[in-house]
Amino acid sequence: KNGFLVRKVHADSDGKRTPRGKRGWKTFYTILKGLILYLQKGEYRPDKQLSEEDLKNAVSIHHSLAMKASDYSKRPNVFYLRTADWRVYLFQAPNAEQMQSWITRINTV
Ligand code: I3P
Repeated sequence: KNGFLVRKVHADSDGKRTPRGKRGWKTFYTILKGLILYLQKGEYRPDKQLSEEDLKNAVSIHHSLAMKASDYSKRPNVFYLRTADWRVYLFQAPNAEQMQSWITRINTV
């Protein structure tokens, strides 16, 4: 599965709150491949290679949990992703259907 998602980093590994200055929303072209969520920055091209930075932004979804962010009301169609090492991300999908589709795909790999 792939498509555009807007990401906010809420907690780093061990659940430590991500410091101010690193909590902003950023758009990525997102590719779910196996157990890795690749977050590609910049303009989308089908043949584009992942950069060093893209690889650093990649998220392991092994033993992770995605769920609708019902308590987050500033933006619509937002879901949480909590990873096995207690990172927490918020992802905004373009619509409700896409949000549900990402949640299902992440939770059923
Ligand atoms: C963050 C940015 C986020 C905001 C976050 C800020 O600043 O403005 O949009 O989250 O608030 O810290 P920075 O880009 O400097 O990290 P919201 O959009 O959810 O308000 P937060 O610290 O209360 O999460």
